[in-house]
Amino acid sequence: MKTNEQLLHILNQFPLTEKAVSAEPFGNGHINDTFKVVTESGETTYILQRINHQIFTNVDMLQQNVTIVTTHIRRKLEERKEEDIDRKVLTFLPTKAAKPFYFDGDGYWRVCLFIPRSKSYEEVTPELSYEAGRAFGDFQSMLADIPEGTLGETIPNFHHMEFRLQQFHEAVEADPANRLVEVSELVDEIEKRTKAMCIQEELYREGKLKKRVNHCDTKVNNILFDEKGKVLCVIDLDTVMPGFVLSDIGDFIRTGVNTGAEDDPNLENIDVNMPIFEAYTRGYMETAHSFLTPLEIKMLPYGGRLLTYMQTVRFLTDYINGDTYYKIHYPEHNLVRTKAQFRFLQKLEEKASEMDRFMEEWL
Ligand code: ADP
Ligand code: GN1
Ligand code: MG
Repeated sequence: MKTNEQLLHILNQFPLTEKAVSAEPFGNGHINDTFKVVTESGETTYILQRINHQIFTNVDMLQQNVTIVTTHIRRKLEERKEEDIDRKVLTFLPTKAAKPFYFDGDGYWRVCLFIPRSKSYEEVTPELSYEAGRAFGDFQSMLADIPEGTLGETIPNFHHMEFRLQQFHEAVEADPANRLVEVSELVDEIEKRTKAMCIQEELYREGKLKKRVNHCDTKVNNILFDEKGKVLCVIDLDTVMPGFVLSDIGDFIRTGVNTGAEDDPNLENIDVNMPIFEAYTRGYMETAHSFLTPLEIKMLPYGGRLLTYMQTVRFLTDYINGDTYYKIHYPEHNLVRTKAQFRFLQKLEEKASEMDRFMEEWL
């Protein structure tokens, strides 16, 4: 952990318009460290982030992607003659040495403008969910014309289910923390579904699905809303990369449509909130239908199951590996997360045909 003084020294590498006085931890991310920066006037003016370079090993590529994406979106917003653009797209500050991040000897740091009068949510209403659906669909459609090969894969095979299962099988094989005995039932449940959950990769090989630029972390709390509940900005852009389109409906279903928390220790809290699903899908279809193929539209509810299954696999893999990837807040955290995600998957499976029927009006 850095002291306030060290954080202020890091901030001093960036051309802030006002002197920073403090940097406080902010948000619930599992990977990077986020701080909100208060300046002399008493306002929160910047966000400071330490990039986890054990996970994002190519920090140059990462920050280059983020620059391409934010520049592209800014241009689209200007073309549309939007007002208040500085609150609708993230603005990163190069360092005083004109670098996109600062390396302090052991970590990589970046600064962006804090978007004033904004709010993110861990739980949404149908109204907020509809707005979020519109925003993520619009985000993807604004990025749809970025030429192939422009954005790198900041984490290779990030949402590739076959690859995630390969990592899972390697963990099971090695069992480095001797935890396999306690999770054998969960391992069996994952094995039962492997074929059904790798359809995207299969369809891609058959030429029936293409890759698109996705956000790949469309958690509820990665959207900033204004005081009236309208979306300002899509944030957390580290995983924006080419992949399969289901990612961006899938992760919202996984987080926003769950009546419980991602790591809910009480499985009774976990269920499917259909009005939130319907509202998100309606919003998303309004802005995304122009580029989605009928096959992709048909598969959107499957995306929710897929991303929930993928997250179950990823949390369980990390638990079996002895908690090397996600930040944990207590020793069993990854196991609790796994069980909560798996319960939600079962609930989504129960609702699969109802969700599929909901898509029919767009087909
Ligand atoms: P993490 O990787 O930790 O999830 P995020 O970039 O999502 O990092 O930031 C964590 C939280 O900080 C967000 O959920 C949001 O509430 C807040 N936040 C992030 N960036 C901004 C910003 N530019 N302006 C206002 N709030 C922000
Ligand atoms: C991580 O950084 P954060 O907390 O928004 C993870 C996502 C997972 C999510 C689970 C780079 O996201 O893929 O879905 O945790 N990000 C990375 O909550 O692995
Ligand atoms: Mg986030």
